[in-house]
Amino acid sequence: MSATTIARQCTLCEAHCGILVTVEDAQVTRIEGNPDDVLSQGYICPKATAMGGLHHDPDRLRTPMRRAGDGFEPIGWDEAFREIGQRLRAVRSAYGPSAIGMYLGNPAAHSSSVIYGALLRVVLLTRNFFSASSIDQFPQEFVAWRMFGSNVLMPVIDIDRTDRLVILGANPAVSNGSITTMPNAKQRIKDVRGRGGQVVVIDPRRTETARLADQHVAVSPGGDVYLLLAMLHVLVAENLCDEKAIRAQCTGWEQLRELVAEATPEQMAPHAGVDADTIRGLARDHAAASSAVLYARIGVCQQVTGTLTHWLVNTINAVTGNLDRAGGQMFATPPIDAARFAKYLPMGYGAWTDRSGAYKSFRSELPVAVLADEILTEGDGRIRAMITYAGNPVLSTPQRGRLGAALDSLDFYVAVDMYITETTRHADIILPPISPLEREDVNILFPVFSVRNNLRYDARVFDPPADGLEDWQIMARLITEMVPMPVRRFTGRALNGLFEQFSPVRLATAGVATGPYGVLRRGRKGLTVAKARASAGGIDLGPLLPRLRALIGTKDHKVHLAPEDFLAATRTLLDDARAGSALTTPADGYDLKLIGRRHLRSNNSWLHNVPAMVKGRDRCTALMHPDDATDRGLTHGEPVTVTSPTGSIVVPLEVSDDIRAGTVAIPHGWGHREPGVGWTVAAALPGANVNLLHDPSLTDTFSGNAAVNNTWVAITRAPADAVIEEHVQRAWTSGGSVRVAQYE
Ligand SMILES: Nc1nc2c(c(=O)[nH]1)N[C@H]1C(S)=C(S)[C@@H](COP(=O)(O)OP(=O)(O)OC[C@H]3O[C@@H](n4cnc5c(=O)[nH]c(N)nc54)[C@H](O)[C@@H]3O)O[C@H]1N2
Ligand SMILES: Nc1nc2c(c(=O)[nH]1)N[C@H]1C(S)=C(S)[C@@H](COP(=O)(O)OP(=O)(O)OC[C@H]3O[C@@H](n4cnc5c(=O)[nH]c(N)nc54)[C@H](O)[C@@H]3O)O[C@H]1N2
Ligand code: SF4
Ligand SMILES: [Mo]
Repeated sequence: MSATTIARQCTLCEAHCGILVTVEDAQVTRIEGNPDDVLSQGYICPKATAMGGLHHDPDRLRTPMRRAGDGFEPIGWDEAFREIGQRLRAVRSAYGPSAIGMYLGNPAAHSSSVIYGALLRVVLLTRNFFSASSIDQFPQEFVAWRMFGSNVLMPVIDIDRTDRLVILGANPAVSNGSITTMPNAKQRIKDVRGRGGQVVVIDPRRTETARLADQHVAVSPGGDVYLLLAMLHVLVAENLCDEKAIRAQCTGWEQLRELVAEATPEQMAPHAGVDADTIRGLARDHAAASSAVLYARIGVCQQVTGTLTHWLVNTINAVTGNLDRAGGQMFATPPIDAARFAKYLPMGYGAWTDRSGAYKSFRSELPVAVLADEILTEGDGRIRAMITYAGNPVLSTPQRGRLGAALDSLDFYVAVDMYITETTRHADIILPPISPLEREDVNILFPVFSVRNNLRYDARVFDPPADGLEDWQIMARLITEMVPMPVRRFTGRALNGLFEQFSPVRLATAGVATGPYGVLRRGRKGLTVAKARASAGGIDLGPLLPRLRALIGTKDHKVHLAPEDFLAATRTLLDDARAGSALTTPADGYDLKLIGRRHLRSNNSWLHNVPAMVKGRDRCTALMHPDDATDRGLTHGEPVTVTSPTGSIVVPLEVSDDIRAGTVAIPHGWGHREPGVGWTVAAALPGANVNLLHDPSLTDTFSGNAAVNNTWVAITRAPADAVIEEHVQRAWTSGGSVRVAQYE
């Protein structure tokens, strides 16, 4: 049979690189970068080939499954939706709408089906809505809201035009960028230097990105907030700020100047773990560059000071005149310009709290850190049924190892996922969507965060099976089940028929036509989805333009540099620092700071079932500095027990001076050891679940985002009986494959 090649995008991470998928005899035989893609220009990372592996994976579910004893049995869609409807409605009428909880995972955001996920959430009227955002970008959204008036207004970095790029708490050479869609981040970073600019990476680990930089600053985990305060102090003290830009754009400058008056580099240095001269240099160089941008991402989101740190990042960019101008922090003009209306959305901050009262709702959701508690703690308002959509919170969120048992204790749990995972194995019914290569789509979300304005279209590579449903169709059917209506059998069918007329692609088509570039505004030359579909790799809509004035949602149309509660929290932080107390105090015996790590072939918890992604040695290791290993008498490759006050795991030790002494790094998303999980390949190299070590009650002060990067641990040689495979050490040190036990 002849081969066909179809252009679309890899939807595994935010880069959404253009790919060319070649199919022969219904098999994907090749996946390459699409040189015509307007954003990725031919680049792909090794994960792109997993799009084929996922499609053909025999472990991927193709029909709905219902719990039967210890396992699952296939059932039909109609039967599944009927049962789900009855069970969920029963919970709602017995206990009220908030008794149904919902968790939305990361891949949901990678297709426009998410529109229907959002609609389901509205229909449920539950206070118990959670998502991966509260272990990811909540602090950035919170800061966007407080400074710019809307959580959506998270500025992106104009990486292609900047003269100085300073990265903290991100590793785009591996992650390819997040809340800045920048496929081939590596090349873009090299290009900054290529055109005579500078690149600095501030990170406790000498990362793949740090290797591309002019300067690496090995900050102490959690030290960024002090470092940035001291930078601001220098900018003020040495008159290095762009007063004209500040007057034009901002309010709160006086309060801010006062706040940092005493945060001298000498005072902050020990808390940042960076010497005063280096901090001074960072401030002076930022001000001296013709354009400069600080870029921060999850490394500093996942901290108790996540909000304060991101606030200081935006603030330094603004006061050096690098907000809303080329080479600085900017806002895109996407083909569907939803951000213009975002300011009218209620943030619902504090509209309700979790039952303990510790956490305020933010953008009408609660931090995922309380999910297990909201199910397990008895009393009014307890969650009695759950819906999970494209998420694996058992592995990806800190829950003290109790979420599985919590899910088992529910009256009913329905999962929308194509695998039986550590999470979905607890479901009563699993509803699998068709594979990503079977869906048609228009990328509407990521142009909001792209480094160039663009519109790209995804063609189907395979026809979906006759009885296959997309995520949005599954969501639509769940909505139909949950909308109160008379004579459900007939009216339900009518509503389903109506939804079918409004597929996300059709909605996007209308949105693009009426958007800023659309035919309805610009006439025949204007943009349509059809034009994107006919293009070889999407349509480039030009570089980012200044548009703060059009977007800003604060009442006075100014950037708020000094929200009163941010100032108060900072004053407390500075007082504590002066009194010599640390950001987080370790319990006795815990003497190492634990941070996260991502690998190029891994994507959160769910690519470990694709053989090409897990070949080679185990990647779930504890990375430790040689001095710390020597102090503990530990050697490279041996299994170690990592213990925190919350839990304990066993992983191989990787000794390297790439990491700052006193810090260890372990990746998340591993721990595929549970019985009944449908990932047969992943089970062979399971790794351990690092979220067992993180205390869910450790969160960002303002947003409730999980502060996993503030965890203290102790590391010791693992007891002999903790090792399932005795060849761990030998195999690992010789570069072979190993299996490592999770110590329980
Ligand atoms: N300790 C620690 N924990 C972390 C992080 C960290 O750095 N450290 N990072 C956090 C971050 S940034 C994130 S985003 C979260 C991710 O957390 P989650 O989103 O909860 O977890 P994922 O591992 O992304 O799991 C995605 C699930 O969706 C399924 N899936 C994939 N594609 C589709 C699809 O198209 N439709 C449907 N219905 N299902 C699909 C997969 O099978 C998988 O089960 O993890 C967080 N957890
Ligand atoms: N290959 C791959 N790519 C991915 C993903 C993946 O799992 N694998 N996940 C995707 C997702 S969901 C997301 S959200 C993005 C995340 O993308 P990034 O934000 O780039 O995430 P990480 O690669 O985890 O980088 C976080 C960095 O913060 C550093 N860090 C930790 N603590 C501190 C600290 O206190 N201060 C400073 N300055 N740095 C600190 C860590 O050492 C690490 O290098 O990546 C996406 N892309
Ligand atoms: S960086 Fe890799 S995983 Fe992300 S979209 Fe591009 S090819 Fe896919
Ligand atoms: Mo994420």
